[in-house]
Amino acid sequence: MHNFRSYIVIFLLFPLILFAESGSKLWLRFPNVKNGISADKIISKSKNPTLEIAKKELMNYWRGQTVELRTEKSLKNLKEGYTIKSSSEKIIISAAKESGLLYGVYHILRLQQTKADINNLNITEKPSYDVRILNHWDNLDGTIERGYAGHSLWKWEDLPNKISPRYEEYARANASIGINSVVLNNVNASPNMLRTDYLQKVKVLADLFRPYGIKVYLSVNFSSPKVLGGLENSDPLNKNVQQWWKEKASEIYKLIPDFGGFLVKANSEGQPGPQDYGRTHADGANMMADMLKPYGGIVMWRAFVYSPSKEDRAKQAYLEFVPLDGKFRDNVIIQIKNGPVDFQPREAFNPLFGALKKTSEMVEFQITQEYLGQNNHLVYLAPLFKETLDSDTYSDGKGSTISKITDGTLRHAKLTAISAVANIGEDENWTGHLFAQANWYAFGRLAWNHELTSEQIADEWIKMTFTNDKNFLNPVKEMMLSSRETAVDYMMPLGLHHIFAGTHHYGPEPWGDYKGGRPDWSPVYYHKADANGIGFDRTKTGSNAVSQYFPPLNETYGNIKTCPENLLLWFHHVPWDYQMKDGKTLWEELCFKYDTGVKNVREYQKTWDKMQPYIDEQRFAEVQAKLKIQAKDAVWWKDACLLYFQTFSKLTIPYEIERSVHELEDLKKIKLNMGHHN
Ligand code: BDP
Repeated sequence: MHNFRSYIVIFLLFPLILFAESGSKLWLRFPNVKNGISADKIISKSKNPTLEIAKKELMNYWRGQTVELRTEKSLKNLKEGYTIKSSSEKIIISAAKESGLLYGVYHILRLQQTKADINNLNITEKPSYDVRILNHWDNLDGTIERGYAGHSLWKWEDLPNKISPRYEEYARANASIGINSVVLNNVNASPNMLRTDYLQKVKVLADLFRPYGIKVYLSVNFSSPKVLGGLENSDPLNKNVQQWWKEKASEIYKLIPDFGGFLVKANSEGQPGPQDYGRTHADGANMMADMLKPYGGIVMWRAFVYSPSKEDRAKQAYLEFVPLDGKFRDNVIIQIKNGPVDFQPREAFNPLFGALKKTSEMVEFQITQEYLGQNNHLVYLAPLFKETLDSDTYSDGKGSTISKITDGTLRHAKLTAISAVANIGEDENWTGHLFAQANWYAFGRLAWNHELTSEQIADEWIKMTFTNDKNFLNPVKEMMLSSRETAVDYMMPLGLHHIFAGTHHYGPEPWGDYKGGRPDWSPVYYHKADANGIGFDRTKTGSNAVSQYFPPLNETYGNIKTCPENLLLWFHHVPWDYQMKDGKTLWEELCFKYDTGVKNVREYQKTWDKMQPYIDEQRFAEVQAKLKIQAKDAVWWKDACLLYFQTFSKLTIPYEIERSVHELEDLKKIKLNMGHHN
């Protein structure tokens, strides 16, 4: 009887199991056509592992006309780009490199999946950046720093012998959006990464990724010669140290001939670096660059440096690096976070962009949502990425946008690159939140073409991931497009920043004042609320961080009247009764912003509930559950910040906005068990 009953249960559950939809397929949902086009409908003369993948994708998924894949030397100036020309009988994809042909194949598959016309194509694509790279902050023990999608994909203990099928799935997903490089390990790098046994494991991954056009890079610990090699120190000017790196480079390139190079976090947050020996960042970077040069490798040297000092943290990287401009080798590129503090919901752009005139610069974004609700909040990041890329630095006059500085348009750059910290882990859906897949997708698409709009990218992603149905597409797109501003509103509006809880970076802790710890990790250091007002004075009367911006921005930001209101409290300490452009006082505006954030999330909940008929039950339910958490968190942020700031403003919360549902004292007691170092 018992057995019989369980059979019935299994029988009833069967369709659910069959149609379970975890999101593991990402945006790669080309309808699998049995007998897609046959081999004879693919014309291609050359043979190569990358082309084999391109052909396999066509045979599995392409249901249109004959496709011809041509390698053409004359297209060299397109780099990894390609052209697509089509008639109703035939599509010709041409590229100088095989990776270009693979990208072209993904392009037509994308067109097919998004139901675009494929008959009269005349497309030329050239990537905005040479190196389009994901930075994994994965540790050798399988944990991920700031990872919210489970453990690391890399199974170091199983490698080099056992190979997870996900390695190739990962490479394919990246190739489909044009990502061509990956840093495998955390910037807080273990010296062990360079041990011979680990390099042999890395080789296996590099071999698997190569046919997908992907090169492997490693984060390295500056003290490796001392810790791993047993040398007396790791001074970059010490001949033995140089010899050690030279031999290490030779060992690496024997195993991985197309190894990309090193990413280095030095003299930052306790990491070792050249300054430990009285040397500069340039001394350190150049020494490594010299060792990689014979093999064509590069050094991505991070500008994320600051220390507890009297100087405003937002100014420190600029002060450190500008004097070194022109002193770096040409295979060094300075990797700069989008803002001068640390991946906040909104920051002013980093003033280092444009200030380094004789040094290659690249942007580092963060896809993993360390400060944006982690795996619980729906925040579409393309608008944040675009905001940075489109920022005009005025370094060479009007129109000196960060995209033009970094993509080589404004100044010839030998090498152009763009990076982002990955949000990928071993969760079945790869990224924790289903909508976080869109952020991986958006980074890849923008790295390929930074002119794409956030809307175009959202449009593609929704169609590929969910459905082409307009009833789903339009409301969901709208929700995605406003979601970043919504998160800014309920977390840190009007230029507020760094007021999250110190250990886990998830919830609010504006009262955080880590006496005895590092003052520059305390929220109170950043918002400076007092009886008069709130905000960080970075004008001439304050830290003068505005002086690091080119004219006219130094004046625009420095003047409270002309400073954009979304950065007001980033640059100014503003009186509570200051009159904003819409006539409200600063205090009222702050209250309304937090309230708007909460209200928008509630709208997202309603929007999403209406989407149920259009998609599968599992993904529907998952997003619904996460939006519920996001709505609760938004209220938590609003109550925590407004109740706390009210202790300084002593003003009433405007009656139109939602009343608080928490007591400040209770909120202060919340301790999440998500421990971390800062
Ligand atoms: C911060 C993270 C920390 C990273 C650091 C970095 O909290 O875990 O190590 O940035 O980028 O955002 O080096």
